[in-house]
Amino acid sequence: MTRKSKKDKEALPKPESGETQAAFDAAAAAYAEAEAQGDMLQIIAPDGTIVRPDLLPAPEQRLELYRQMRRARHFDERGWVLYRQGRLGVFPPFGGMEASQVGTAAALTKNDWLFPTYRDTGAALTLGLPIARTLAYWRTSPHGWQMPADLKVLPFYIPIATQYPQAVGAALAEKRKGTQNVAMAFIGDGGSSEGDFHEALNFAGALNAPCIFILQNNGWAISVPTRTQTRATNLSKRAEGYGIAGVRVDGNDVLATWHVTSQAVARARRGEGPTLIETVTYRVKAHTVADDPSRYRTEADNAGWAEKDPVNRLRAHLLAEGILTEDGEAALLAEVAQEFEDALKEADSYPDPTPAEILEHVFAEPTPQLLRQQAELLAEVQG
Ligand SMILES: Cc1ncc(C[n+]2csc(CCOP(=O)(O)OP(=O)(O)O)c2C)c(N)n1
Ligand SMILES: [Mg+2]
Repeated sequence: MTRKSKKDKEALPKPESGETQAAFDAAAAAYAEAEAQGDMLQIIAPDGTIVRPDLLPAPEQRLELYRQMRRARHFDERGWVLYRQGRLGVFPPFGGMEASQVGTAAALTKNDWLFPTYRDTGAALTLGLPIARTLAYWRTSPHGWQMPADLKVLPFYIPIATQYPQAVGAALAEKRKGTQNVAMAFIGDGGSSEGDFHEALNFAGALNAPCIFILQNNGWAISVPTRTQTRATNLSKRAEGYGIAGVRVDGNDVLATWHVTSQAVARARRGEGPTLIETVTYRVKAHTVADDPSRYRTEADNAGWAEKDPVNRLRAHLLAEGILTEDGEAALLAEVAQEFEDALKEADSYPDPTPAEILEHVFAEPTPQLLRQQAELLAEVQG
């Protein structure tokens, strides 16, 4: 339990009686102990040393995962700057969670479905969502609402947990069509307290849906820490209650997230059903670029997470193994930066949206109700 300052204490939910306080403290202690035990798969340790040599993917695959994490981090870092310059809307940063998003999404192909939350820009970029469209989305422009025809990435979900049952539906549709395609859905620790999460897991288990559920446990749901969000100390174990596979993985080790997810995807393609994967990571940044986490958490809460940084970890490993050189990295970073600036230029060139577009892209064929609402809206803005 790391509730240290008075300010922090006040921000946390207050138990009402002594008895509740005891239960609350016991749950928090159990959570801290489970965290300390680290009962999760890890392939490389935070300092870059190899823990499981038997599970190392091919060098090219390791390098590709590094490249994708760098693309994601670059987007996140430039996103903050663009926001401060008034060139990007409010967006939820994901810096520090790249391994959790890149390693999982990299296990898919473009024939598979991806259901990301607002936090999962890194996952969507990995599967191939164009950077320009992603920037447009966070500018609330309709150009960001159109998904490329060759990609089954849904727009970033803002309402918590709704994507989970919908992903099961997509997975079942693929199964019924006789394909081997799978659906992958993301959720947060907070989202895993929602009814939709539990319904989706049961639904997927009962009908053996080829669905991969990624539960990113980043320690926080806005200002609520996971240790008070739930009394459960290992969220992957929730899978047992629904008779499906559940795995806990170091969410800051991209080789581990990729390994575990690739196995789950292969099982789903073989008709062996869904998997819940808890990626244990940390939201080192704010909830959104407009949030100030110093109001509800302390340095003690964040302790140790900078050292577990997923990008530095893989970098240390690649340099030690000679898979990456300093020069090679400089070239890679220049390429990543150029790709982003080109995409930014493209996003800047999109015409400003018109009010009529607000209700477009909802259905392939607009319903009579939508057409009526669109006419009303236009009459209002024009009149
Ligand atoms: C159905 C619903 N309820 C509440 C909210 C408000 N809300 C936005 S983010 C958030 C916390 C979610 O935390 P978590 O699931 O852990 O995801 P994270 O932000 O950490 O990625 C809440 C409650 C919402 N968007 N949707
Ligand atoms: Mg969270």
